[in-house]
Amino acid sequence: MLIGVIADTHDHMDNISKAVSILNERGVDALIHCGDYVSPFTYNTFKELNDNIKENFMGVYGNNDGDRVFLKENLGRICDFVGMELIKELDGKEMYATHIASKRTVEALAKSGEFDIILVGHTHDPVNKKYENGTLVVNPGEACGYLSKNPTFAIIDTAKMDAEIIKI
Ligand SMILES: [Mn+2]
Repeated sequence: MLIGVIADTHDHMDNISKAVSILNERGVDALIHCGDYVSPFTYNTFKELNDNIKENFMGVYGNNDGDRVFLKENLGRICDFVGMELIKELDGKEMYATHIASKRTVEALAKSGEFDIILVGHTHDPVNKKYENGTLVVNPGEACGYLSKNPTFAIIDTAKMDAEIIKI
């Protein structure tokens, strides 16, 4: 199963559109947004996702997601907003996603072996690390590219239990 992971889109409609095209082309089965969508109008771009991705489109809120009422009303038509933390089994893999977690917390959680996949955002800095126990930690980086000028997202292959950081 291919799981797209995106975060910190921060209203960058062009980059969201490019990421959506790649996700559709690659035929991913699910998409997790790790927060900082910002404006509800990004629905207009995310709605171009393939139907099968939209059926498995989930996300957590970021610290910049202030308008939760209209995010849920607009983007909520295709994205399941689960709150601050997502705990979900996909393809037999236990997954945890949140917007903000300190490095120390992520490392402790990864070493615990409680989850197979741990997803974070917020730093705008991509991370793709596999621990000795097999736990995969992924930060897809910033889809907006505002801070790094290097917009990215990620695709996880659950069969291989690896992730690819993809430049937008
Ligand atoms: Mn952000």
